[in-house]
Amino acid sequence: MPRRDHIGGWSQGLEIILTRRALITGITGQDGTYLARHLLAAGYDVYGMVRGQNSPSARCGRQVHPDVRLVNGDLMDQSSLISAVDRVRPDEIYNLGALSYVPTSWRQPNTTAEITGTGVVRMLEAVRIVAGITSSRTPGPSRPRFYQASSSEMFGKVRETPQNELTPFHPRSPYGVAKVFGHYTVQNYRESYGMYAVSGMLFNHESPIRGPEFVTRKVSLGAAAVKLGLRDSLRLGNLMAERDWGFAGDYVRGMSMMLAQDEPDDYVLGTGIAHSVRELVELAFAHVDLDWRDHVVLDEALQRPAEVDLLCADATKAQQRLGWKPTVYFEELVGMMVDSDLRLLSGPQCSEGGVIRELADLW
Ligand code: GDR
Repeated sequence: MPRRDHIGGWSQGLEIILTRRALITGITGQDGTYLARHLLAAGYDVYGMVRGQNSPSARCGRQVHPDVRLVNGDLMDQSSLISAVDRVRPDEIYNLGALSYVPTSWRQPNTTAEITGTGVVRMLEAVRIVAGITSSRTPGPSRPRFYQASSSEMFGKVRETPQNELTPFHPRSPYGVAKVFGHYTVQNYRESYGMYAVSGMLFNHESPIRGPEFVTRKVSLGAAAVKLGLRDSLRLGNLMAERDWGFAGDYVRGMSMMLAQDEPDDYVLGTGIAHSVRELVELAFAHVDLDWRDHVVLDEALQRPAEVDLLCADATKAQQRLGWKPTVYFEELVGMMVDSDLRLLSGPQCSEGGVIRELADLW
């Protein structure tokens, strides 16, 4: 999307057309991938932040997005973030980087707090410092716009169903606690400095490129692997948990819509329909003409120390103010993921298939 900038002073009236620039942290993840595609298609110059140009994630970033320019930066390191923001001078910053697998957060609570929580402060500070914003100097209309990936995990042990922007938080994991910290930090920078900073409170969103540790992809890979005779069973934890699962492609569109509003605000995104893990398993195995009860093994070790039993979104505000609506619902999503994994696992011994098989062996 081209931006129109006026060059003030002596050149008043001279208008130059510049391409909008977006900086994405977490570029190598599912959401970073979909968001980069979305913004590139909209004409943006897209920069993805990676930790070191030679890191595996940098190589992965290059493979996934040939048109994304990579820039060094580490959410644990303030100076590197200031340098990254200074180099790119983005119009929009999407902070998607996080330690995002909930069970890991119990094993690494400090790292989770540092990356998923304090990382938000560091990114906001980098933007504030580079843009020259102080409490007595609020930014002008060309202020950079900041998106924070908040999460439905903040609602945790829910006080009401469905959950909306006003539902109180009760996080149940170190991950959820860190996300609440990040969420309130964004609100505080908005109120303290007049920054254009928003939080998207996104419910679970999945796709064929979802990491294999998350339950939807674990199940789609598992159903495909059993169908193809690559394995006999799939180990799972709590089948009773319910989630509001949508399609990641729809949710990144919502992120960009949030930054296109005149005033910054927070929004819930979700489909408004919850399904259990058991329904997910049933549907995925039925999609390949199998009965899940013949293949799913319950494993106590996969239960979480504190579970989030039910999440279901009330996305009325996003629908009314942004005009956002999901286009893909649960049944179509599960079918899409299982079909994709059937193709992946029955394809030639491509390196990705090899990696997936190795991961599958860890289950
Ligand atoms: P979640 O996603 O924790 O909701 O966070 P995940 O897919 O990991 O778990 C969903 C539910 O499934 C139950 N479950 C299992 N989960 C996994 N991963 N593996 C299993 O074997 C298994 N068996 C049952 C879990 O107990 C849970 O109730 C995701 C992440 O993407 C977060 O980063 C994001 O913020 C939220 O979604 C919105």
